[in-house]
Amino acid sequence: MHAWPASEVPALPGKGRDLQIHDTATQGTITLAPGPVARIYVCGITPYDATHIGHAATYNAFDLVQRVWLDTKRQVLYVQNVTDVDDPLLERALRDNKDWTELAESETALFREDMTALRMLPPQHYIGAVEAIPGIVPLVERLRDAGAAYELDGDVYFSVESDPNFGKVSNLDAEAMRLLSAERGGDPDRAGKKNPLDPMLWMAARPGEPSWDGASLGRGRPGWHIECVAIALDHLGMTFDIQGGGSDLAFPHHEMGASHAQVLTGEFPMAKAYVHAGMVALHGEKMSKSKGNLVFVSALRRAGVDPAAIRLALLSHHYRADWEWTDDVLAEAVARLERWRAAVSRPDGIAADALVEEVREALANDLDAPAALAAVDRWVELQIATDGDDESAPGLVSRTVDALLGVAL
Ligand code: 5CA
Ligand code: ZN
Repeated sequence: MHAWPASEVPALPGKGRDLQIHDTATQGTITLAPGPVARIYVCGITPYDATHIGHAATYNAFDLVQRVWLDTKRQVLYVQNVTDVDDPLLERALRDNKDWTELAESETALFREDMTALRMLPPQHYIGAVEAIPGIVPLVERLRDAGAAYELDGDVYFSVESDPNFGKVSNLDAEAMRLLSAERGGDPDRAGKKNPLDPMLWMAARPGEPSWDGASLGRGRPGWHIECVAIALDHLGMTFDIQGGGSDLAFPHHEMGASHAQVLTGEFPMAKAYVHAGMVALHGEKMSKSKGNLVFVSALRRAGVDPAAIRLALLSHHYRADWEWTDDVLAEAVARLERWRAAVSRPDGIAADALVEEVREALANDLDAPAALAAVDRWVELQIATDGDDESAPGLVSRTVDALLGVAL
């Protein structure tokens, strides 16, 4: 699959800082020291509805990660999937009397447009579940042959008990895991499973549903977790720097993925840091496609909202916080964008070298975007109130905000 066009990232003077980031697995902040090529996998959308502000907030967090790494002069190898076949997509297509492939294609196209408008850096490998099937089948066969998977009425399940490290990504107790499994695509109550938490690796073909050749597995379609493992191992290998997503992916998705990879490779963890963004709510509840309480990026754009203002609204919350989208959040971002643009449109101003360092420091400290915005706000206030004569300052501030925050002034 093709991704979307990259916006240019200006180079900044001086030296970038290494990223310290909160890791869900070790429940603490770690300093990542990637090699010359930093490797990141971010779970992509299930394309049955348009990109909402919650998705955008999560992708914003991982866009900042890349900007911090690029500022340290590293290259970034970024992989993202598209879950372009899964139960919710097929159910929505059936409900709306649409062809499921057309639904997936049109929503993925809209996602690309939204990501481009928001200046999110594109992945180098943007891979659909369907196109990953030839790589998924042999992995499931290997898990089965290693005794880590078993068959139940033609479906193939992963046995969580085959992984000695199971549970070490999300750190939840058994009851919490069971509840979340039922909520998030698992089937803990299905009779005949060895452990209620065991996730499906391969679903045997169902009448009226799409299916693919699964070699010795028979016709069917892949489970959700093995999809991301296959794509990540294929394009990044083991022990990459970050696996990212919203906090609703910590369990079961990232836990199960780490388990699949552990049994396949004998190594743990698959990612050096498991990074999770908080959930954005609307009207007091998590924004979600299934509940329908959504604010779409594309709808805001159609209503004439500047994508840079949407981006500033996302940046005004720490990525790990759960927060609520309101009209005020957007109004504040629109006003801030206006102030910042007025400040950098002056021909000269207040020296900004210290500001570059402040923004760098804020982001390197677990992506503290609100602190970065506060630093820019302080410069903007001074710039508007005082008569500075540094001719390079407005340009430097624009480049800093562009390179590190993805906002074009
Ligand atoms: N295709 C899978 C990942 S492999 C999936 O979860 N797709 S999704 O479309 O449901 O979500 C895409 C990303 O947006 C995930 O990282 C998810 O955690 C995140 N996300 C979904 N809802 C919200 C929300 N309300 N706030 C913040 N992030 C969210
Ligand atoms: Zn995923």
